[in-house]
This record gives sequence, C-alpha cells and structure tokens, in this order.
Amino acid sequence: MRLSRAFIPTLKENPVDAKIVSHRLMLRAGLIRQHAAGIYNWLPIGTEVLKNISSIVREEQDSTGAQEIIMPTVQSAELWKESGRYNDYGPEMLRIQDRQDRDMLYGPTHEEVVTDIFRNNIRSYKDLPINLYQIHWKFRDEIRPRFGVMRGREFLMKDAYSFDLTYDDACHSYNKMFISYLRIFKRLGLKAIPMIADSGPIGGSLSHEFIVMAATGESKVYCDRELLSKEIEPHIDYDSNLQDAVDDWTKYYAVTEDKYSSEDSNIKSKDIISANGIEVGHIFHFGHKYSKPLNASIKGTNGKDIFPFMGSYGIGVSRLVAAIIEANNDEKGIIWPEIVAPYKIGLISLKVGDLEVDNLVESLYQKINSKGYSVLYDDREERAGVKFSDMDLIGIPWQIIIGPKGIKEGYLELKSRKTNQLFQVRLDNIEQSLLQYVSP
Ligand code: 5CA
Repeated sequence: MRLSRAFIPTLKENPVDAKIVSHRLMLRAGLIRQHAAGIYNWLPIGTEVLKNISSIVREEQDSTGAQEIIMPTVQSAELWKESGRYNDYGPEMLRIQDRQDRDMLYGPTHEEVVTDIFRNNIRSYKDLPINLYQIHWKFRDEIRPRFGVMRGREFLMKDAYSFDLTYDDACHSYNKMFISYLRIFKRLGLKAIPMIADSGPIGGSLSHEFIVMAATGESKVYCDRELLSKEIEPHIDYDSNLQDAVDDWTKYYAVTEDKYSSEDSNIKSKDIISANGIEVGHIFHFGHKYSKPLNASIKGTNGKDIFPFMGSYGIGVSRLVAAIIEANNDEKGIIWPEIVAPYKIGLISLKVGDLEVDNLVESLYQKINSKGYSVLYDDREERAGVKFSDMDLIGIPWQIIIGPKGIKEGYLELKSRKTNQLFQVRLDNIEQSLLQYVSP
C-alpha cells in the first residue's frame, strides 16, 4: 500500500481524554475512532490487526477440532426467558423491540443461541463431542466503558461452546481450550497466566481467566511468582489426556480478586505477588446450566434421554489489540510483534523526486510485494524525519530506508523497530538478504 493513498489518519498530539497508552496510540496511529461512548470505528490498519489476531485464534481453535459458525448479533428474548437469564442479566443487556413489539436484544453472549442450535439439530450421543465457535461482535451496556477498546460496549469476541456426553469428556473439552488459549496468547507474543476466577453471569463452578500482567489492567490478581516465567510445551496432541499438562499450570497459586482470601497469602506469602492485569480470555464449565432449562436433551448410549455437559470459552479479540500495545510500545509509538503487524515492512524513500531513487524504490516495492510481504510504502513528499516518526508511531516492525547515498554504495538500510538495530542489505541480492531478517 502506498502511504499517499492509505487512509491512516495519524494525530500529532496526544488525545486528552485517552488515559492509557494503548488508547492514546490507537487514536494517534489511526487504528480507531470513537463513534459513541464505548463504540468504535475500526479504520484500515486497526481492521488489519483485528484480522491478523483473528487468524491466529481461528487456526488454533480449528486445530482443537472446534468448528466455526456465525450466530446472529440480534437475538430473540424468548430464549433468554427460557434459560432464566433475561431478568438476571440486568442493565448491561441492550434490550430492543422490533416493529411487532417483540422483545429482542443485542447479544452480550451466546449460550442460549448455541444451545438452541444444538437442541434443534443434534439428537444422539454419537454426535458428541462438539465444539462450535464464532468470532463476532457483542454488546454490553457497561456502566463505565473506558480505556478505548479495552472496556468497550461493543467489542469483538471469540466465543466457543462445547457439548459433551459425560462430565469427564467435558473436562477434556475444557482442558483442550485451556491449552489452546495458552498457545494463542504465546503466538501473539503475550504472557497470559490462567487464574481461578469467579464465573459471574455466565455461571458454573469451574472457571479460569487468562490474565496479562499490566499496571493499567483493571483486574487485581494474586499469583505465584514462578508462573511469570513458566512456558508452554511447544507440541500438543489434543487427543491425548491433557490433565497432566493442565495440572502443571494449575498446581500454582493463581487467583483473581474475587477468589482471593488473605489466609491463602499467609501460607506462602513470599512466593505470591499481587498485581494488576488485563483479562484477555475466560473459560467456563457449567454442566447443565443451559442444556436443562432449554431442554436440549439427546439420546444417550442406553437409549435414555440425557442432557449434555456444556462449557463456554471467550477471548476478547478487540481487547487483545489494546493488550498487545500495552505490552509493546515506547515513547515513539507502537512496536507490533511481526505476527499481528498491519504491515511487516515500511518502505521509506529519502528523496522522492530523485529519478534514480524513485526508480529503485518503485521496483523494490513491486518486487517485495510480489514476494508476499505486506509493505507500506511511504511515497509522500515529506521530510525524512516525518516519515521515520510516522513509521515508528504506526509500529511497522521492519523499515527499509533508501536514499541516494546508499544507492551509490550499493546497499539499503533495514531497521528493526523493536531493537533499533540497523542492518546494511546489499542491493544486488535483495530478496535473499531480506529473507535473512524478515519472512513474508
Ligand atoms: N460466554 C462467555 C465465554 S464465550 C463470556 O462471555 N465470557 S466473558 O464475559 O468472560 O467474556 C469473554 C472475554 O471477552 C473476556 O475475557 C474479555 O477478554 C472480553 N471482554 C468482556 N467484556 C469486554 C468489554 N466490555 N470490552 C472488551 N472486551 C471484553
């Protein structure tokens, strides 16, 4: 993409009402614009980052055997009256009436809808286990939307729902999501720690939140220091028994504030740290909480009707954009991990209008584009300083810098946004040399 044609409305000044760094940088780098309180427009590079995060979430969820669907954002209130949550959910639910005066709502979550799909289409234990997920918009009329997309009213969530024949099978489904979440957050360059959590309005007795430690996080957590350096095993076979792998994480003390008791900390206080964190995921096992009231029974192995055990598993996809920025920024702007960056390479011409430079940069732009690299080419007639600071603000991981001096001497400069290191890359063997540092 040529920057002269790209819609990336950057801001020079810090927006005054943005209180945390990710909110400031998302506005300044032109990722989002507010539409109404807690409701945002996602502009091109914000959209690109959401797509990149969604792809990783999708790949990892698919590899567990979960299947992607799309459910409606606007739901009928009838189902919620059946489950008993219509009144319980409270003012966070946006309730609407259609022209027939029927009660509708904008979905804050989808347990009822997915259970309705299940009961209308699945009849036998032979169809279990099944896990259905979507990546879709939710609306919660949060009392205090704040920090930009960190706590929005409309936000993008990955929500998965599992159905199992037995409690043990349901534990296996829960464990699969537990491990899958650790893998997803690691791929996104985040350290997210699973912590025992309160299940709130979703319900059930077993639940873990995945927390990324951050001073600006809204969740207060207590956890064993050792978890901060714990790594996930690189390989996983989802058909194998995952209990040991999960126990290896849950054997440490790690709880959110609701589950904390000061007596716990007395026992081993020296190992336990208290900190703030961002809740990027939350998984729940709630057994028959929805399958029974919605009468989603199927034929069991002995021909008798049984209710499936259920769980649900959420990831805050739009919140992750903010969480990644909180973890990856400096005074100049965002520092995207390559895997989510809106563009991997920024191409900066130091002298637009110089024929030799223009020709070389143009041909290089075509070449690296055709090799599958995503490139943002700053072709504007701006001072070099402006170009550098825009690329740094937007956070492109690699910047190729070309000027008349380098051309004369037969090289270009490649700068790493993260380390600020400069590498000289020879012009006569550019693809090979680039591959050393950046993969498409
Ligand atoms: N149905 C379950 C799991 S599918 C559910 O709704 N869980 S949740 O309420 O915990 O939400 C899942 C994730 O969505 C949270 O862990 C958080 O990362 C994200 N999330 C929740 N509320 C918001 C919000 N207001 N703004 C941005 N992200 C949010």
